[in-house]
Amino acid sequence: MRIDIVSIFPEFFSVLDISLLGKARQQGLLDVAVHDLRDFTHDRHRTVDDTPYGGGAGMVMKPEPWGEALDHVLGDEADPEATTVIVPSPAGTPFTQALARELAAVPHLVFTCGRYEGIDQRVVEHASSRVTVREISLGDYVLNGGEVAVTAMIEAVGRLVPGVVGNPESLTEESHEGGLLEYPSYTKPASWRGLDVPPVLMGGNHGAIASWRHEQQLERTRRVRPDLLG
Ligand code: 6GU
Repeated sequence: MRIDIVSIFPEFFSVLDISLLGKARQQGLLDVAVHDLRDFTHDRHRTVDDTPYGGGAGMVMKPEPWGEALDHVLGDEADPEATTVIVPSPAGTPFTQALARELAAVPHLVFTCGRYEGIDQRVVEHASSRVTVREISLGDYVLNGGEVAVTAMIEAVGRLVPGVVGNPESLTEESHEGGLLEYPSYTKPASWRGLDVPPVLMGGNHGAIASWRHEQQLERTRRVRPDLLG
């Protein structure tokens, strides 16, 4: 999978050099490139923002640098199946595990990190005429810019790319796969600070373990996230 990130803080994405995703990049499973939006400006101050038409607080990111940056990363690509531009925004559709799975099947993802009050809406409109564009929100709260949200999205999507997670079974036995939260996990020692591991897990009865775990998933989901049960 090819991933391009455009940001005014390219150094922010050094986190992608480490851990599981860093290893996946070394192995060639993920091809990640980070671009500085200011490289696509032409004035002495490398200006990326301006005041909003219609008034209001804050600044809006100018369309010209974004247009040039997207021209650069998209080249002559114009296949909505092969390329998705992701615009992180608290006004976007919610990011979910299902959406992460969808994005993991797209060969080329482009993440546009907005700052201030967002990017001139015509950038979305224009890019939509060439490739798929999705405005996506991490959740119902406001971040200062798209960088943290994009990092979270890349981690959630990247680990679903085949080969990135060593044991593919660990991808099915986790929260939000199958619509439930995951069951609680335990390891040695069997007794710790007066707390014992649930005996069913040590009995070796695989059927009993599976139904105990399913029961735990249901109980936890009912208690913490009843909205998931519909
Ligand atoms: Cl994707 N961006 C920003 N700036 N704030 C957010 C968000 C995204 N998702 C939730 N809050």
